[in-house]
Amino acid sequence: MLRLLWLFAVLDAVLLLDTGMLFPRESSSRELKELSGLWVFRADKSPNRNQGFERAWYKSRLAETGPVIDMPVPASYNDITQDSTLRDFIGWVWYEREVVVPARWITDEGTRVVLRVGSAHYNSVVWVNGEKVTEHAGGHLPFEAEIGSLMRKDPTRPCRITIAVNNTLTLETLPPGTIQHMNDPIKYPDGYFVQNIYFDFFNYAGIHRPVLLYTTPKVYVDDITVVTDFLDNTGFVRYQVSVKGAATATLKVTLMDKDGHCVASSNEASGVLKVVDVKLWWPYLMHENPGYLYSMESEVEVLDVYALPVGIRTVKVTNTQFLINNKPFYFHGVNKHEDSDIRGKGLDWPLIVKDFNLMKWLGANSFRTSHYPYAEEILQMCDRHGIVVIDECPGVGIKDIRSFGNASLAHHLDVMDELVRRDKNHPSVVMWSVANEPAAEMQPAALYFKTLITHTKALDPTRPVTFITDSNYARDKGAPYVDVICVNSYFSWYHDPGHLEVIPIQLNAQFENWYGKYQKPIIQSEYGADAVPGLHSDPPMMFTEEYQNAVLRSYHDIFDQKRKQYVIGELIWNFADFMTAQGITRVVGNKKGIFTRQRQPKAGAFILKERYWRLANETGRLPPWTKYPCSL
Ligand code: BDP
Repeated sequence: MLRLLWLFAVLDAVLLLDTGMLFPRESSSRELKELSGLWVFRADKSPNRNQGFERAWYKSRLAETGPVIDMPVPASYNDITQDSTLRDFIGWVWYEREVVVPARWITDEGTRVVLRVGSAHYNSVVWVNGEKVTEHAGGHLPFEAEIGSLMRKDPTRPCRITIAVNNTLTLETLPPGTIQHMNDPIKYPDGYFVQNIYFDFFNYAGIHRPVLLYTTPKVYVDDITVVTDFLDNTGFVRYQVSVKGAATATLKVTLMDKDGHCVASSNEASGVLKVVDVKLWWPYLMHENPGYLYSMESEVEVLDVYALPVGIRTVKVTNTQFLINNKPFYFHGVNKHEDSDIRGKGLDWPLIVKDFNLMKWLGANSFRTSHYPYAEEILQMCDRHGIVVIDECPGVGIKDIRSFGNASLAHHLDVMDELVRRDKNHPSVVMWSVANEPAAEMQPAALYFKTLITHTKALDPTRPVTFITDSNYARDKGAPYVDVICVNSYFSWYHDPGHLEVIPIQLNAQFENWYGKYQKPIIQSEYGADAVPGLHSDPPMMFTEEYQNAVLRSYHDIFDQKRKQYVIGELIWNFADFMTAQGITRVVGNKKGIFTRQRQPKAGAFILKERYWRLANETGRLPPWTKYPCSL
């Protein structure tokens, strides 16, 4: 009974968010039209980057107001052409696409037609047939607009969708940045300005995730929240379905197992579904049947049907352990980036599947979405494969004291709202990360992070919250409020470069200090060293594969001592090499990957593979075909 009361309490808290952002899925009542492919494109290179608005480019076809080029969607636009001014462009770019929809979408007034953008970086404004339908601030989360009535205004013509996207980062965006105007005529051309950023990845821009149209009936399932628990062999799915478009609606909720058999059902908009002989959702390498998903079908009257995958699992944190389904879970995983040749941050299925195959080959059971929310499609893969996720918001590079002001905090809170709303139902997501390495030694940071973390916990009391700090102990202002301490450190790289011998003593001190002060479990959320593939030296020197190996091995020795105590995970920086801004410490990007940007292994990948499979053998329950040495 107590357990059920707890489930009700947490669901009420989650429901502080009142509009949904369900992933668009086809069903017997919903159709979907992907708008991936070639769009028409122009960058506004006018001096103030504002000509598009002054001349209302959205009013007519883009090709009528100036030259246009082909641009694939989804993709970053930066690496698509041979033009360096487009690669490094700052300001508004314009995308346009005409679409013809099935006639029934228009003639049937009872059909809602929704335009959805998976993500566009950073600020976006959207018009349909010259009329503004929505705008959105933030580069990594979806936004939508209902456009049916606009399309019906002139049913004979195709629907013209115009999206303007601006990648400019300011002190109040997430991540923050500043625009610096260079006014010295001896050094810079007239009107010259640069974008300063305080994070270490290329500020790729454009429409990064699929744009699509989908339909729902007028009365439709707007949002679903599930919170799961279990006791002995019984699973509990506490759910809340919110319906829009009618004051009252009759609902039927059915939970189906993988074989399509109904295991529980209800006719209420909210309640608890009891699942006998429950099959829990387990992480990869922790159980012989990981990633088990039920399907929760919500049917409104007989009008709308939406099927949500549901994994039944629990997450808890003690002061020395991270528990999934009440069993200790050790994160042996990676930090990633959405990053690849040509596409930049554009969603790409071959890359996604390749990365999952590489993570499984490596024996990785988890990753952190450094340093922003990844595509929903990736989280769905995690749900299905049992890959555990630390879900990070784009709070990276918060280094300027002005970025701790009220406007920044308000936006950061909004982003957390949007992130939790989008990802709350993923069983793979086990923790929220509100920021990476902010300048948390600054005085306003204490209140900023207290507010941010408390807010996130109120949004979702079912998941722990963390904030990623670097090894500078003065930057611990968020630590009192988090559930898990996540520390990044680069001993023998940024500190004492070339001195591998300092790692054991410094890493040991790091763990002892953080644990001694806060008595919270610790994840080594980043560690690593750049290795230029093919560069060798023995004894090891910085930037060689041998040096990267030596750093990894040295860290692993200390992890092995501390994981018996309170260290609950290790995430390598980074899964793969990735592009950064140009600078004197980066040789065509960051080379701390254990895979190259083209996803080929460096020597370090084999060290990690050996270690992760050994850890999995020690801590998990492996199916016979995955026993180390594996042959995946
Ligand atoms: C860490 C940052 C990460 C960087 C990494 C590095 O969190 O974004 O890429 O350093 O410098 O401090 O390689």
